[in-house]
Amino acid sequence: MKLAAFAAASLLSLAAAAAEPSGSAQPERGLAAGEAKSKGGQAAAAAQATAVIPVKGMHCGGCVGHVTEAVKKLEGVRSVDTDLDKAQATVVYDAAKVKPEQIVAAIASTGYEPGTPVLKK
Ligand SMILES: [Cu+2]
Repeated sequence: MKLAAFAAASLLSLAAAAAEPSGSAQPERGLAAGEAKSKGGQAAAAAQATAVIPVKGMHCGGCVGHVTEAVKKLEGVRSVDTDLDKAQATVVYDAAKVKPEQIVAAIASTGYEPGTPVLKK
């Protein structure tokens, strides 16, 4: 009984540590990221980038859906906001996993016309 409770408590604290990798429970991991970025704990966010890509040829919600789905399939893409009125797709992605050129290619593969990506900071 006591052992089981102890094991459960250990699992809980392990889960808590895993949920917060930037926390003090994992100083070794936080250190490397902190050295690289000089503001520790944001290693995951460090590679995040946003690109706004003009898309010509969309004329309805179906078009928006095609573009959005094609971009979402790419590994490393975190979110896609395709705007019909502005004729552009705003893509948040992991720059370590996917390049803007690949996003452009995915849009082109749907039959619409992607323009030059504008990177946001
Ligand atoms: Cu359409």
